[in-house]
Amino acid sequence: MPDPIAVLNERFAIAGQLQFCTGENGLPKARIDNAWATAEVYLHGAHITAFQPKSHGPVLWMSPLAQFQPGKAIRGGVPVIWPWFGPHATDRSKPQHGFARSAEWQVAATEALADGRSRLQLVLTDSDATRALWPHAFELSLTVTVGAELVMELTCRNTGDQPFTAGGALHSYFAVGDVTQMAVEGLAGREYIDQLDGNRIKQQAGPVEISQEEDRIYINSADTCVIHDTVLARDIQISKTGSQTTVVWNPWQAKARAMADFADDGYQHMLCIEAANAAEDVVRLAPGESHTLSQMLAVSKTG
Ligand code: TA6
Repeated sequence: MPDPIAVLNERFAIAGQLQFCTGENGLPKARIDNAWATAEVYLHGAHITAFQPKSHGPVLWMSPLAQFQPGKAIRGGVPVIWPWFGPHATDRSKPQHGFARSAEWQVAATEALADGRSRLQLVLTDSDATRALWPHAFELSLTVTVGAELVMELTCRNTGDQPFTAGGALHSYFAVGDVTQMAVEGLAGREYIDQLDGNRIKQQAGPVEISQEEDRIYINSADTCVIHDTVLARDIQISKTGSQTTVVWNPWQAKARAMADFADDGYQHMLCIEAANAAEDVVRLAPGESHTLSQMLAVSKTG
């Protein structure tokens, strides 16, 4: 049996910028190190676990207790949420946030761009296992472009003969110096569903600041957000396409403690801002149609 990592490198490695290697718990991952940044992407869940532009610190937060187990989601980085956001609409025994983030994806392509950026495309197609959870034929791809900015494009295509409706998200965990000393600009005036207060609709006044558990789905929000991090003296700009819902989540102390793969104090150094197709912002695709949800991350020093 040929070594799967050697086969991946023979077919897809890019000398001097993109290699495949064995990651945590023996799971294969791509390591990217080019003129602009470093990044890591596991084939498990098409999960980006690291992005760090040169001359900046890590942009994504990873739990030190993250599990790298088949069938389980990795805590931190950018989980790919699809084909539903949150609990399944009618069957709570189905996996929270869908199955894409705990499935084994395949490498479809790699590319060295003329400007020195690196591109990696991973794909997931329907199988007996996915159809048992969600009875549709699909092709899902994640295209990751690593440069000074990180660009993630999640494209789903209906390859069946019946329409389907899908939700999803790029559930990005951002590293912050201290979540109580940062503010998120870009959502002022937007209405949000407060998932911690009976899904009541509320309105955002000014920047988003965190001093307790928060779990909000901002609606009619195609906005670009900026995390102003005073401790790390940097801004993280988060823009997106194909999404009208922005999810903001911090588990705070009790929920962090209740999650086995979340360090008890981890909530102090992370914030999720997610480009989502959630609530009413789900996507209906006729046979042959496709939809792309994308999120772009850019970091700048402020100190
Ligand atoms: O991002 C919001 C959210 O839906 C929260 O309700 C919380 O459940 C979080 O996702 C993490 O979910 P997970 O299934 O990854 O533990």
